Amino acid sequence: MSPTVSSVLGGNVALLSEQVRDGWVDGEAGRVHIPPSLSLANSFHATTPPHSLSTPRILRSSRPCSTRARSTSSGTGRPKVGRERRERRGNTHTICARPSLSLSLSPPAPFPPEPGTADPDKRRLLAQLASLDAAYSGGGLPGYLFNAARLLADSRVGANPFTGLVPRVPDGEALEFGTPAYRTAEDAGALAAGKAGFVLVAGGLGERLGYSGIKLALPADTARGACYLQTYVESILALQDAARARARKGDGGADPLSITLPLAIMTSADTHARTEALLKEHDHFGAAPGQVTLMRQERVACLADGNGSLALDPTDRWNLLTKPHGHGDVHALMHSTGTAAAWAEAGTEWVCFFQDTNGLVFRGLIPALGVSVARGFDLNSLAVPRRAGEAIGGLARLEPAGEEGGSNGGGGGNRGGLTINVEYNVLDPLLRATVSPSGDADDPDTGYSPFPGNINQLVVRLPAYLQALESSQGVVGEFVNPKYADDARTAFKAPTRLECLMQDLPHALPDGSLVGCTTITPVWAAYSPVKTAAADAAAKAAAGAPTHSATAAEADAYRVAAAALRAIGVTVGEDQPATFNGVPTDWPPALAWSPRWALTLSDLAARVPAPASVSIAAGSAFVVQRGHPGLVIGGLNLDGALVVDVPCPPGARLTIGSAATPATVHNKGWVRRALSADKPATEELFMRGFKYCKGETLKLEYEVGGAFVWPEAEEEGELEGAADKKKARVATVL
Ligand code: UGB
Repeated sequence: MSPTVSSVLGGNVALLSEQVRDGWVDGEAGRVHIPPSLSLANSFHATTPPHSLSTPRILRSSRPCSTRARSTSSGTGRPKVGRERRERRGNTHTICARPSLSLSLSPPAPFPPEPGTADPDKRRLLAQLASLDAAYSGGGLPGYLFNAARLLADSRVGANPFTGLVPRVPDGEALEFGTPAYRTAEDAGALAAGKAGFVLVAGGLGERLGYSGIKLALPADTARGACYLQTYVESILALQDAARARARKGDGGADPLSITLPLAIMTSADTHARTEALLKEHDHFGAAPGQVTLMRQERVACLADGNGSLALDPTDRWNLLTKPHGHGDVHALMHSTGTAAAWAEAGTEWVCFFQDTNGLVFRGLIPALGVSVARGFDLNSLAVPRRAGEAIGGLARLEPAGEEGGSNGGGGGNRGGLTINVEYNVLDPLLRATVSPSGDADDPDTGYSPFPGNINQLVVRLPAYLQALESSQGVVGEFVNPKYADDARTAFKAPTRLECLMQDLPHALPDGSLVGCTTITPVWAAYSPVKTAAADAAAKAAAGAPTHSATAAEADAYRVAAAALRAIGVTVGEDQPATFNGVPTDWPPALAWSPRWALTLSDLAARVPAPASVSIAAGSAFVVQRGHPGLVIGGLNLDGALVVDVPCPPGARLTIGSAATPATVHNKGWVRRALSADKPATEELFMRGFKYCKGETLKLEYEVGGAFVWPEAEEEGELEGAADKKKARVATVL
């Protein structure tokens, strides 16, 4: 029996050493042989595919290595839908590949083969191989090479992944923020969220943003200053608070304190330690110990050429080049760490996926969850209106030609068609070749593409997800996108690797799954991520494109808050135009509150029971720093800046003003000023281009329990644990 790569990589060095001619590494438990060329070619024969590969695998379209430099040059596979896909279910794997593991360096460098020479380096290389093997859930390193061989073969012949498929507008719902339909879906979603788990992908370093920290630590806005991670954790805790409150009233019969909504965060070598430190520093932002799980994604080996040779680092020949595998790793980790299974065991029914810098995500995820419940979707992609040609993928249902309007014609789903993201560079030629000679074009009636824009936030029904993980080991929709250096398409301009994307999960869902989408309008209501550095944002703004900048994201956070207040009947002053970092923006009042005070529109309506008695003038600032449901705005006329901080126990109650006698707050307030070029600024401010000059602020702080009314401050109850009554209510003009 010839030694296999897995026997080496599985650490069974002794087994291997019995079968080799001479040693490469001397000493210890055995001697590891690697021929002088440093090639393990032919030592691994994939006569039977690794475990995960015996399950149906669906090849997919190419994606660029760089997420911004998209190219159509290298189709690598095709989605399998309908009949073809089912045929593959019967384990009739027809791919015949005999991948070999070889370590390539261009130009090849001599490696000392003799035992006792450079042994520490050899061990380092073997350890890296072993760790790459352990990290790839789709069959270890042999599985990775097997997949690479298949995808590279497709890439070489330029296989078109979409041949024979017709794109259709996917099934789903469109919800306009603040409308009765939106509110109904949001209420239903908030209810279902009592049995949801949340998954945040945060392994990306955000090179495009030019920020030296992790993106989760960025402030979502500078009025409240809470970072993205705090905003997300507080949103989940708000849903948990609501579920516990329902349980306290007897709904569902659960012990309130047993209700814990889990959060899993995918980190990477770039972000793991700093994410862990951020959580620790802030006591997990109020989450319980064990409520937050970190899952670290590993990188994958780079491929040096079309034969699938592994690439060595030109500056360190004992080190393999590696690159990120993509955010699709999240599924493999949810599987391999046992997280998905543990959540199911604990009663979780839904899993909500989201990205690191979209502070508005819960404005979309919650109603989308409501839509999933109402429509029975197994997977629901959150989407926003997309203009033709915009550089975000379009969600489409791909139907096999000739089977249009098949069994699931009206219901989305994977049976008669695959509802999935199609990258914008693929969508246009696909439409031209099939249903629309004008390609990727806007619908003249709406001004938008009929194909909703994918924003990569997903709501998945857990049982279907578990099945998908089981059948795929969580390795879904891999693709390869080499840039070829020769006509034979074997040499690469630079090493590449297999990649995978979170949104390609529909490839792995069980047959018959219902897949749809929920489009939230307008775009700013649910999607305003921070992905672009200040200089690039100006260029995007000049081109009339969405900037995805910190400047726009902060304004959009206020815009949604203003729209929410207006939707429940509060009077909010007009936007004020201003340009920062070359991004012209309309600025609503600076409105920022803790999600634990009010997450949904129904929450907000409960906290502001007499909205007609509340007004916030243009240019004002209203901030709820820390809050809980006990803070009620009874009546308020604000023209200036008001900051309320209520870090007291849940039983406390603070009422600001009343419908009959609204509180009046009138002060100099805050002004946004452009940063001056000659003064240093933090990175967080620099990427926005402005800072607040705080002329005057009324700050109300309530640190102890009890019931208070401001401005009269008549205590209606006992001050719980208040050693000093002054601590109970502090009104300060700063
Ligand atoms: N991420 C990881 O956790 N690990 C990785 O290896 C890579 C990323 P980007 P991208 O909403 O505008 C996505 O880089 O990939 C995390 C969708 O694919 O910000 O360009 C990272 O930390 C695309 O279809 O985005 O594009 C971050 O949280 C479209 O929806 C997240 O993955 C686009 O987002 C996304 O990473 C968009």
